[in-house]
Amino acid sequence: MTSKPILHYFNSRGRMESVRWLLAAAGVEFEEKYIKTLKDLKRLKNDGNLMFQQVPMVEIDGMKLVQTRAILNYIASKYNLYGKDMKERALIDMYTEGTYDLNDMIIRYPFLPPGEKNVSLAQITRKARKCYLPAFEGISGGSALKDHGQDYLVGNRLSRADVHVVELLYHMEELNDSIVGSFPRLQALRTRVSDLPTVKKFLQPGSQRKPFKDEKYVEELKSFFYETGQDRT
Ligand code: GSN
Repeated sequence: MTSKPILHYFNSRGRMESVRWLLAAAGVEFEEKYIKTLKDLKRLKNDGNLMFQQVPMVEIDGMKLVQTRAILNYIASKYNLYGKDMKERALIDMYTEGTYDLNDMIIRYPFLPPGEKNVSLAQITRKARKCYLPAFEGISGGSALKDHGQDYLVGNRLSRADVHVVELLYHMEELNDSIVGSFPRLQALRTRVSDLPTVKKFLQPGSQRKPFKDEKYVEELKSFFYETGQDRT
């Protein structure tokens, strides 16, 4: 029997949420060990578990994987969500990197001082509307959804690109509920992916998906990182 992957992170979205989404979409059950105190983080570090002294960290197949991109690459390869050849993979990588660009801004948003939030939200919205969502939709540049009327972004079958884009659509909509409405193919993609049994389960209340605006955790994490003097996201 293979054991479930174990996710080491805070009880919040941050950089781990895409890992949760990808595992859930692949139909993989996972466990989570939450870092609740500075002592928990120190213990992980002192035990030599974190190559760069940072989380996310995922125990999987006898490895302790760090670096979010490396973790996602491994999961996508293992569960066949990474295209059938190098060209599909390159396309999937382009979509994926596009989602990271926006996601990096979204992850930081809850931690910004109140005075900076409006500016950041305007910037996220503008970039999403003018650049990233049009690209995924196929308005700027090629997209399988537009050019070939296909069901998924690459190779007409589910890949990590679809999972990352759909996760992003949900997160974007929480920030600005009018934005996704102008992109009909992306809405259709979201419905298609959300209807997959694995994803449907993950979208149900009580799943391991983490809520967006949990002020309590934002405050906890803020004080945590002020204490360590590290990155606040
Ligand atoms: O993508 C990655 O996993 C890394 N390039 C960055 C990971 C990172 O910055 N981790 C921070 C937590 S913030 N967000 O997840 C971290 O572990 N800080 C603690 C520390 O002592 O550095």
